[in-house]
Amino acid sequence: MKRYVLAAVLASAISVVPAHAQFAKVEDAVDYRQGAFSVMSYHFGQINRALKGEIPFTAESVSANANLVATLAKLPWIAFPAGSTANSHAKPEIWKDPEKFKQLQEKLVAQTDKLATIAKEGDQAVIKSAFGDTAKVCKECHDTFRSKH
Ligand code: ASC
Repeated sequence: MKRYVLAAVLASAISVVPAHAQFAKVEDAVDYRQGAFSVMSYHFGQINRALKGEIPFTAESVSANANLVATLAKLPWIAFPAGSTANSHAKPEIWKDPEKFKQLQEKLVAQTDKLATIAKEGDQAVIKSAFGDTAKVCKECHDTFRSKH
C-alpha cells in the first residue's frame, strides 16, 4: 500500500504542469475540448448579445466575458489525440495538416487576447470590430477542420 502512495506522490511531483494532458481515454479528451469550446462559445455569445443590445452592455461584463474567452481559447489544443473524430465534429484534416491547425490555434489565442485588451477600454465600436475579427478566426478554423454534422 505504502509503495503505491509513494509512487503516486512521485508521479504527481514530476508532472505538476504537464505539457500535454494525459487523458486516460480518448473520450475524456473529446469531453474536455468540447467542454472548453462550449463554455467559450457561451461567453463569446454573451459579448455578441451585449453588442446587439439583447443584454445590457457594460464595460465590466464585456471585459469579464472577453477575459474568459481569452483564457478558454488556450485550453482545447492539448485534447486532440490523433484521429479522435468519434462523437466529434473534428475532421481528419486536423492530423493531416497539423501545422495549419497549430497556426490557427495561435491566431485565435492572439486575437482573443487582443479582444480582452480592447474590451477593457469599453469602447463599443472598437469592441464590435475586434469581436468580428475574432469570429472570423473561429470560422476560418471551422471551415477547414470542423465538420458541420
Ligand atoms: C460563436 C460560436 C462559434 C463562433 C463562430 C463564429 O459564438 O459558437 O463557433 O461564434 O460561429 O464564426
